[in-house]
Amino acid sequence: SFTPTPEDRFTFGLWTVGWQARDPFGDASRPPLDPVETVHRLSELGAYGVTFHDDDLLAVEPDREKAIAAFKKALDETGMKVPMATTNLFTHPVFKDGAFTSNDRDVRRYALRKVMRNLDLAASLGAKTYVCWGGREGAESDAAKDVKAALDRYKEGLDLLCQYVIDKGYDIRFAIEPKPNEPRGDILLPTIGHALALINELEHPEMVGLNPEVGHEQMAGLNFVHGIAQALWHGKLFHIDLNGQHGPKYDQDLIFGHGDLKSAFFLVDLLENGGYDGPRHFDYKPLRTEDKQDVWDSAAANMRTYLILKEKSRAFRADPEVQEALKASRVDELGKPTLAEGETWQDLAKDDFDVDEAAARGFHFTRLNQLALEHLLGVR
Ligand code: GLT
Ligand code: MN
Ligand code: MN
Ligand code: MN
Repeated sequence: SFTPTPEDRFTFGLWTVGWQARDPFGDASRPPLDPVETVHRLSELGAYGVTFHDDDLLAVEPDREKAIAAFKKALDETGMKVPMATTNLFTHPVFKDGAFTSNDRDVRRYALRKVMRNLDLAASLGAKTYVCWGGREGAESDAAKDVKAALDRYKEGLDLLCQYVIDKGYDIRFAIEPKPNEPRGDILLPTIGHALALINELEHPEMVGLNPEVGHEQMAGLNFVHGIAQALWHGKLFHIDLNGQHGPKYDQDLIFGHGDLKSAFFLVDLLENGGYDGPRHFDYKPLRTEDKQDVWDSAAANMRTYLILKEKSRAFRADPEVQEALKASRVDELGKPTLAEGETWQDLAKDDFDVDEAAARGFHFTRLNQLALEHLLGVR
C-alpha cells in the first residue's frame, strides 16, 4: 500500500508546510503554523520526523525557551524524530551580503555564533546532520565579491564549526546544500560538484558532506540523478532535499514528483538501490493557492508519490523483459574493470580489435527507456 509509516523515514522541514506563501510579488496567503501542530499532523500522516531552522521554532511563540519546551513535548507525545537541523542565515537583513562570506566581518562572527547556538539544540534533540544552505553567500556583481577570499572565509567558517562539534563531543556531521542562484544573483558553491571540491580543502573533510536538492541542480540544467550518484560514489550523500522543478527557472519547490516525473522515478530507483540509508526529506512549498487543509494534502502527496515510485522501481527491476533489455544494452558490462586481473597497459597494447564491427553494434537504449516509461505510465 502507499500509506507511509515511520519505517519509511519520511521527514519534513517545519518551514515547508509552515510556509505562509509570501513571494516577491505578494503577501502571505496563509496564517502562521504552530510547530506543535506540524509535529502532530505530520505524525498522523505517517512521517518519521521533522527538521528545523533555529528561527522556525519561533513561528507563533516568541519566547525561545517556551517554544523549545513546547516542541520537545510534541516530539515526546508523537515519537517524532529530529534527524537534521539548520540555521536561518538568510531572512534577516543583516545577512543581505551573506553570512559566512559577508564582506562585513562582524556579520560573519554573528553568523557563526548563531550556528553554534542552534548546534547545541540540534545535538540535544539527537540530530546527526546539520545542513548549511548558503543562500545569501554570493553576489550580483563580480566587482562586489572577492570570490577567492570568500572561499577562504567559507572554509574558515566550516573548519571552526567542525572544531566546535569536536570540542563539544557532538555526534553531528555537516551537509552543504548547493544552489546556483536565488535569492542572490549568483550563489557560491552553486552545484554538487563545486561543493564536493570545497569539502576536499577543509580541515575535517570526513565531517562534511552534501544535502543536494532536486530543484537546485535542475535550475542549473543539471541531471539530479547523476549528481546524486556521484555524491554517493564519493561517500558524501549525508542527506537529501526531495522536491519538484520544471527545468531552469525560479526555485519552484514543488511537491516531489510534480516536476520532472521521469527523473523522480530514476532518483527513487537510485536511492532505494544505491546505498543511501538516510531520511527521505521533503523540502517543498505548498502552492500559494492552497488553503490550510490543502497543506496537509500536499504533505501526504510527497510521501505517497515516493512510495508509488518505489513500487514502480521494484516492478521495473523485477520485469524479465527489463532484465533482458538491461543485458542487451550491456549495462552490467560497465561494472567489469577494463583490464583483467594482473593485466597492464602492455597487455592492452597487444589487443586487436575490429573498430568497424564495434562501431556498428547498437546499444538498444531506446527499448530500455521505453520500458521505464511504460512502467511509469502504468501500462505494464
Ligand atoms: C530554504 C531553502 C532550502 C534550504 C533550507 C535550509 S531553507 O527554504 O530554500 O532549500 O534547504 O536552510
Ligand atoms: Mn529549493
Ligand atoms: Mn527551499
Ligand atoms: Mn533545500
